[in-house]
Amino acid sequence: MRFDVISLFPDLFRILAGQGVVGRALERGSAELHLWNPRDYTRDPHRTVDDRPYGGGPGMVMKMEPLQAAIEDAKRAAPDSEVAYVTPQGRTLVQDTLAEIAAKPGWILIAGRYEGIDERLVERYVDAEWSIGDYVVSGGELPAMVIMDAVMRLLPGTLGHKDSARQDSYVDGLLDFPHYTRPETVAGARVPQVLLSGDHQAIARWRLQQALGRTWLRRPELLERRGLSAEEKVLLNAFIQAHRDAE
Ligand code: 9WO
Repeated sequence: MRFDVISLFPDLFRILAGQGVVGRALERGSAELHLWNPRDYTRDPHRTVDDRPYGGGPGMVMKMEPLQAAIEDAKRAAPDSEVAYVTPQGRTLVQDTLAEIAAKPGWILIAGRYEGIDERLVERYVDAEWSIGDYVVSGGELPAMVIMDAVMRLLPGTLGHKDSARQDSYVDGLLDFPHYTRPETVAGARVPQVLLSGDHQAIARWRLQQALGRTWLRRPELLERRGLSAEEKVLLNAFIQAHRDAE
């Protein structure tokens, strides 16, 4: 998997690339990250990367020629990659979308600044527009990093691949169950007894029930979309009953 990122702030990506799951994916060669700075393609003494919007108004737009030259160079270096623009106007990504992204050989991600990029560049180069949620940040870099992190942790051989396999096996489409670690008692609050029982089947059932119950409480629309097996219905009904009794 190859990512080429077009950004005026390539240094922001060093933190992502230097540690954790992404750092290891890059180190192992499961993924590559290449950075292209439009400022390197300027020809004027001030190395100008912004320009005034036609039609007027406050704010600036990314200057056309340096951005286009950076896109062209990235496409030459990564001819098999598709181009994505990260923008609040894009398709909002969900977990299932990440597999589609991971299935392609690579992506050129355009991280915009200011008020965005010239629409003719979108029409000419951009294959996909992606949003990470309905809010605006000051540039596309953080959303691009969110997307690369979420995709890279799914790559075979990356840490996190194991836990995505776990998700596939029994809690896909559900919120996570609660986690506990030592000590057994914190200020009188005990770890649920079943987790200390050593009964792996009972633990798996309890975790599935917690995942179902939390999804029902917090994100009921996810359950609608996913549907429930007969066993899951029994577990959820018992959770709901216990929840009502506790109220
Ligand atoms: C800036 C702005 C200022 C005044 C009025 C409206 C405005 N919209 C924007 C704007 O959308 N700026 C973007 C900043 C330009 C493209 C890169 N930027 C960006 C991307 N902000 N937020 C994202 C983003 C990307 C993916 N998912 C969520 C947010």
